[in-house]
Amino acid sequence: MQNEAVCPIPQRISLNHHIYRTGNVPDSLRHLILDISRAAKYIHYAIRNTEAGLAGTRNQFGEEQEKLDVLSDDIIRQHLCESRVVASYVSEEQSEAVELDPTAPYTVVFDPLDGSSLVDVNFAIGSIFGIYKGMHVIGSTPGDQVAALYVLYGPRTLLVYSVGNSVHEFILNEVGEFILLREFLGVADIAKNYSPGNLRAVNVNAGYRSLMDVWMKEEMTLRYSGCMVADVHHILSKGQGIFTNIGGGKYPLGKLRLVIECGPFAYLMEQAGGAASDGTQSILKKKIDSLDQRSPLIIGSKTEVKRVCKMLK
Ligand code: AHM
Ligand code: MG
Repeated sequence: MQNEAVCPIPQRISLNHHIYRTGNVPDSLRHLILDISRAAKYIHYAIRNTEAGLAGTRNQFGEEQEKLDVLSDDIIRQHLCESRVVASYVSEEQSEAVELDPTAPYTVVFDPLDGSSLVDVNFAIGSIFGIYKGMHVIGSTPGDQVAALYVLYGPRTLLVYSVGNSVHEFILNEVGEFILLREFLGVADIAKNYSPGNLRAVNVNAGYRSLMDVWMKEEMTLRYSGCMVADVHHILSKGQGIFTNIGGGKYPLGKLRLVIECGPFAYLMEQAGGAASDGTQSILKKKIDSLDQRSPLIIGSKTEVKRVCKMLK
């Protein structure tokens, strides 16, 4: 144990300090999260200094890649390589898992820049990360994650992480350090805000349409930006709310990917006392069959998640 008289608790709690004081995790995991946070600082810089525009290439799902998508993917890859603790990684921008070192302890799954089509209009965007032990995620469930975090690049850049001991929020300060803003974020059971994704599904899903009517009748507040990181952060930050991305129309299983989008957020939401379901089962219990698997997502305040699942049945 370190000498506390010589190393007192600092006035500003850094991410590093917070993980080792609160997290109770192996140093290798702490280092990995710090390396990811370093990558995020470069992405933060790139967003502010790169001309928005298309890279002219397509990702594994046939979607046009933004310049910043490609750049963010490169930045993260470089930092994962440097960390020396990553066995393999899965990125939205790569069609297959990328092996780095089979003897290393962790696999990182990530969406390097979620909501990147919003860059041009200067809306908030984010990066999402989930961390598993070992080198394969196929066959596991998101409940096997040992940590999850996201970074929200908005008017301020925020990092929110969990290593299985609640959820904690940091802000990037002017000297480039993530400093503790709020710890032990909690999500209440009752939602007052709603964030309905893939709304085109109301044309084929009468339950989803009725749900919208209920939310409007109950005069709940609509909060939807089109960036999942920003929209789910809204719930964690306000301490209540519901976010949905239901199957139907263009996206029969919903737009979001189980591994890189639903899984990390489900882990964080449950750590904050909320819930995450695909309509029939907890996202954390859902078996990963493929890296590009899509899943409906109902996430946020527990009572509302239950009500939505019931209405959509
Ligand atoms: P992306 O990973 O290509 O950016 O897409 C995911 C995003 C989510 O952030 C967001 O919730 C969803 O797409 C929005 O979809 P829609 O415009 O259909 O509501
Ligand atoms: Mg995404």
